[in-house]
Formats: sequence, structure tokens, C-alpha cells
Amino acid sequence: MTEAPNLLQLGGMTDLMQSRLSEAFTVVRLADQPDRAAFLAERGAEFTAAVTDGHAGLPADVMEAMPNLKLVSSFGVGYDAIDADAAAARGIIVTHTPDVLNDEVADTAILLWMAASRRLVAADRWARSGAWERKGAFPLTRSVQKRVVGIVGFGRIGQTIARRATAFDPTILYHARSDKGVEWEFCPDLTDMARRSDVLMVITPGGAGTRHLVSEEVIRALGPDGILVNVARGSVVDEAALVRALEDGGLGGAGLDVFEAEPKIPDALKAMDQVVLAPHVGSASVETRAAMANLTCDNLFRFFEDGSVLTPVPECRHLT
Ligand code: 8YV
Repeated sequence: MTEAPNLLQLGGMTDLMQSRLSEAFTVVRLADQPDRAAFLAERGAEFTAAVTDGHAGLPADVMEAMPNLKLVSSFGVGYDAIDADAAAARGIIVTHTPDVLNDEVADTAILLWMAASRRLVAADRWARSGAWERKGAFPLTRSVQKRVVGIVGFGRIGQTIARRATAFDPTILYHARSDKGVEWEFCPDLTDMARRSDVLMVITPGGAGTRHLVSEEVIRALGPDGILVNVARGSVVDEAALVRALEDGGLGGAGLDVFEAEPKIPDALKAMDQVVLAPHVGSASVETRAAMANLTCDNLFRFFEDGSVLTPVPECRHLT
């Protein structure tokens, strides 16, 4: 690289990304621009690359205002906040960070399942508040052993969850668009799978195609003893229906890492003892975020070196 190309930054950046990228690029933060529309109109053409994350994505007006955009490197595996088909149609390559977070997100799913089943957070409150001394033993909880585990979405992370779950002697079912030809049972009908499951683990990509896939019918099929775990996107679950089912006992409990209007969480959920909440931290360990940050940077570096990238999203593979 002879001179530092401009890089438009949408969303946050880790310190590691900041230091690696600022050595090679002139990084301009969109969030720092007082008049975003005026900035894009005036300077949009100066950028051939953008760096973003799963939350900020790439809004349509930003993509349109960048006629010379060639690469969008996103920090995260989910890219539902980027219109990858529109990008591909313009010859823009979108990259993401698959694989490096499979284990972490799968761990988070298992953690939320165990915490919801064994009511860990409510038990912690019981211990801290002195309720143990005042009221005696904490109520019995439900075991995670020998359960029917239904996994919604059976890509890389879904299959990692299945392998992790085998430690608890479960029956594993999965729902996906197609039969993966694996050792576990494929369930083409999600409501039917929910009816058979003790826990439903949601790990399918977000976006219009999966919006409210976990509907009121699916939630109620899971039933009064069932537990819903969502480490995918809030949009995949009908959150209002989830709140209703938890309130009236139609669903037993939930472990939720993602929500429909992040960072807002419905107050009703916050008040429930049978729910364990996390602020979208599925991949948020020091080690995994470093691996994601490096892959996000490596995609950019590679592109500016020889025009190729390491991990394009499927819609853009033909461009590389
Ligand atoms: C991150 C995620 O929170 O990878 C994803 O799709 O949801 C998370 O790992 C996010 O992308 C970081 O902004």
C-alpha cells in the first residue's frame, strides 16, 4: 500500500481493530459526522471500503452514497443488517467472521439453557438476598439431563451446539431448510419439533426470511415445561408472543441473548424469574472477539493487497 486509503467506520471497533486498521487506513467514523447526509453527499465517493458490525450493518442510504465502494468488512457472522444481494449486484464484496465464534456462541447457548433450567440467576438472588435464611431452601428446578433438544438452524453454530449438548445424553432434533444428512433427526415442521422438544435453541440467521419464525404457535407448542433459548437474532422470535406465553404459563422459561429492539428489553421480561437475560454477548469473550477482530482486519488487508478476501458472505462468493 502506498498511501493510506480511506476507510469508513460504521459501528464500534475493538482496540485491536483500531490499532491494526489505523496503521494502514485513514479511518473516518460516520458517527462523528455532525451532518451525516451532508457528509455522505460530499465525501461518499472517497471510500472504497467500509468496516462495520452486526448491529450497525450498512444502511441503504450509506451504500447508495458510496459509488466507489468495493468492500464491506463486517465484524460478526450475522449480516442481516447489510443487504448482501444489493451489494453483490453492485459488485461490492461483503465479508463476515464465520467459524471463529462457533464455540463461543454454542457455549453461550448451553450456558443460557442450563441457567434457565436450573434457575441459576434466581437462585443467586435467593442466596444474596438472605431469602435462604428467611424462607429456607430454593425451590427444586428441572434437570438438563436426557432432554429432547430442538435446534432451530443447523449451520456451523447449530451443529456445534448439538455436539456440546451430547454431554447431557439428549435426543437431538433439528429444523433447517434442508436435511443435512447428519446423525441427528431432521424435522421439516418447526411446530412439530417444538411440541417434541424440552428446549428449543434458536440459532438461525436473522433477516426477512426468518422474521417471527418462532411464532406464537411454536412457542406454545414448546409448552409449560419448555425452555426457549435464543442466541440468533431477536427478530427470529415473536417477542410479544413470547412475553404473553411466559406471563400466562404457556411457556416454562427462556434464556435470551438477543431482543427485537436492542438494546431495549421489554420490562415484562426483566421482571420474570423464569427468564435469564444477557445483553447480546454470545461471542463476547476476549479470545473470540480478538479472533473476530483479526479476521475483520485480515479481510480488509487481503483485499487491498490482491483483491481477494478470506471470508466472503455466500451472496458475494462469485465476486472473489
Ligand atoms: C456480535 C453477532 O455481537 O456475530 C454476530 O452475528 O451477533 C455478534 O457476534 C456482533 O456482530 C458484533 O457487533
